[in-house]
Amino acid sequence: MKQEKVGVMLLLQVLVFALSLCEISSSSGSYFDQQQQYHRRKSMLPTEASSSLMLNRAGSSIVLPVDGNVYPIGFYNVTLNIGQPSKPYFLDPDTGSDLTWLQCEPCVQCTEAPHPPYRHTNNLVACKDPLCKSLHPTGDYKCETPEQCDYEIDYADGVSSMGFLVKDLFSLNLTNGGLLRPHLALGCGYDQSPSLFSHPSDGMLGLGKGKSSIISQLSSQGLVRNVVGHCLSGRGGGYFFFGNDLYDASRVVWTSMSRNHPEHYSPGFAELIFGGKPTEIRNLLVIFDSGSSYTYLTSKAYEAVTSLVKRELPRKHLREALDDKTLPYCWSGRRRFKSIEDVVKYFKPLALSFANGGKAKHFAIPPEAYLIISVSPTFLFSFVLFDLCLSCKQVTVYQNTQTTCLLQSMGNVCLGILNGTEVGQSLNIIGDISMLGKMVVYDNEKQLIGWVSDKCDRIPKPKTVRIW
Ligand SMILES: *[C@@H]1O[C@H](CO)[C@@H](O)[C@H](O)[C@H]1NC(C)=O
Ligand SMILES: *[C@@H]1O[C@H](CO)[C@@H](O)[C@H](O)[C@H]1NC(C)=O
Ligand SMILES: CC(=O)N[C@H]1CO[C@H](CO)[C@@H](O)[C@@H]1O
Repeated sequence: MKQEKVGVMLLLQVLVFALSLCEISSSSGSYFDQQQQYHRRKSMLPTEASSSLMLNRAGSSIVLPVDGNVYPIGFYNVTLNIGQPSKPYFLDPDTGSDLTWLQCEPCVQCTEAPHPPYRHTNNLVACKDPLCKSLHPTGDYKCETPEQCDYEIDYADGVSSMGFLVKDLFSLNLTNGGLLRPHLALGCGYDQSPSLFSHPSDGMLGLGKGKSSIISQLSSQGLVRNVVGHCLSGRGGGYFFFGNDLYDASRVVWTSMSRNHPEHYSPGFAELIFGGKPTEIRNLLVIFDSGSSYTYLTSKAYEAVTSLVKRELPRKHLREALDDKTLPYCWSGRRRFKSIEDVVKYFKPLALSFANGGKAKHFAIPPEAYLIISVSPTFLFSFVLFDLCLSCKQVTVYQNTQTTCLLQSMGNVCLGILNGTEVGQSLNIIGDISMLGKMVVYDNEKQLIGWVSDKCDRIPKPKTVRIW
């Protein structure tokens, strides 16, 4: 984050110093002021339990800053502090699934992770608990060990986790500066299998609407409204949030959540719009899934989009780059493209139109939300190298004692919409790429899904001003 508001920072530093409270982190930004309030608030409230209650009445939100991007990193991660004493874990935020789990001791099989595996405190969730039942909707789960709730979860990319449910303390920062410390159920995953696409991760943050999801648990404890959302920046990063006070609901385009697909965040059926004009492609059943980097269309729609995009391309400026294997369709220009801004003029905007009986609501997918600029794959082999490269953003050569890392741009433009049928999907999945530059809100209380354009480069101030 940028360093701003130096004056305010100094003032607050003096204030905080005077109150002899915790140390100040100099990494700041708009988030800073809220952290300060947290320090002050904590000193005034006798215990965390009472702080939860008070905050609960105030109805604040929880914001989780997110790291990562669609490309070249290919995933996002948020930090959650779990346990007593709390330890940080880097988790994949996934609106396409419910359960939050951590790689957990004793590991039968754990995959590469940024932190040592989690150790549970033997606070098991019993088999007859409704949370456990919600993980076994078919009802064929037999409680072999009544005091334990086993789970097994498989993701579309081939990753899987097996384990049992435990409860532990989560430490969650509120936007009004407070700290929530609820006991929530999570999976102790002792057997994980990686996939070709997996990356080092401590586990998964399930943000679906099922009972076991963190947001459902928080709202059933009365701690936040049952609303989850995210704002992913086209420049990488952004944030996820729980609660309803970070957006102005009157500015958001709302559509109803489809009741026919309770297991997903789905606004129902859409028609594809290309270049502002309706296409013949209708009745696309769409889901929003933050766990997917790219957007996947079913075969017919995919075929339509690829042929429409290709038909409109100016041959003078772009030709297919068959040697670029980054994604199935890549095009090269006369020179290497440096950023999406160099190519948006060659591509038309897409949109999805959701009718839902009422007035049609458009979900715009501009070229920035379906294209990427490819980089040289040579440095993608080593994760460590990769990290180093990214930390020097504009600089193209990074040198350390062992390696010289060339962050060389292939500079082609590639289509970030993929053939879902090819990977066994029967739904149309709006992945992270197409949600860039928007705040997307899943309001489980009102059963609405909404979106509004947003750069997502700073965490907004809570909309409701509350006086303590
Ligand atoms: C929550 O706030 C504390 C205190 O400012 C900070 O140290 C911590 O990193 C924050 N946690 C997260 C997950 O942002
Ligand atoms: C999409 O994938 C399916 C299944 O592999 C295949 O039959 C179809 O031809 C593909 N469509 C396109 C346009 O590539
Ligand atoms: C692989 C990984 O976990 N990447 C990042 C996740 O988020 C943390 C904190 O924001 C970063 O430090 C990690 O590099």
